[in-house]
Amino acid sequence: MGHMVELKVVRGDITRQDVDAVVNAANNRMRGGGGVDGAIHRAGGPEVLADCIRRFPDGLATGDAGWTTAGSMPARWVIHTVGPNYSAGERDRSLLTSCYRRSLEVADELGARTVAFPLISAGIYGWPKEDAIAAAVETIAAADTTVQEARLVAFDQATFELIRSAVGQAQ
Ligand code: AR6
Repeated sequence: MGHMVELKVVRGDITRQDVDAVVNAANNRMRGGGGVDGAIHRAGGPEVLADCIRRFPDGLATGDAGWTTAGSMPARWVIHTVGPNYSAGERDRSLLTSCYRRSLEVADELGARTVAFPLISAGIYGWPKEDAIAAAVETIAAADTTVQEARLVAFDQATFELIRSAVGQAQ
């Protein structure tokens, strides 16, 4: 049985987080990319891609999540999830909230207690930032999970402030 997850907000680089699992904003092919995905593959090293190829020969559906090794990052696992590409016309919000729910389900299967999330779809995929933040905060706060701490990692100060005020309003 789950309980309330503690939601923390930090500013920094997700690849440097000392947590059990870091979440990657991947794409359907699951062979790397730019943004957080590029940073995670660079920091984790070639083991991450090798594990992606082994575990996801056919890629991953939008809204779904799955795991690999974190290679040489401090975390033990990467939980990859694929957000909807707003810029390409994928605007079904339930696909975005599904990314957070499915990532926490995978974390529960792994026994991960601390999980760091980027703002899924809010970069290259172009989801409007304030709504991407609302979707993340709402969904994590409502999740039934054994994860103790979910850490939302903002790359820049402006995003950090926006997330902090959204979390403050939700509490
Ligand atoms: N640590 C934390 N946050 C970061 C980092 C980092 N190292 N780097 C970027 N961000 P994005 P998406 C922030 O573009 O929109 C890739 O090519 C960034 O500022 O990484 O879901 C994939 O392969 C933004 O707020 O993910 C896909 O093709 C957030 O992380 C596509 O991009 C997410 O930005 C996915 O696009």
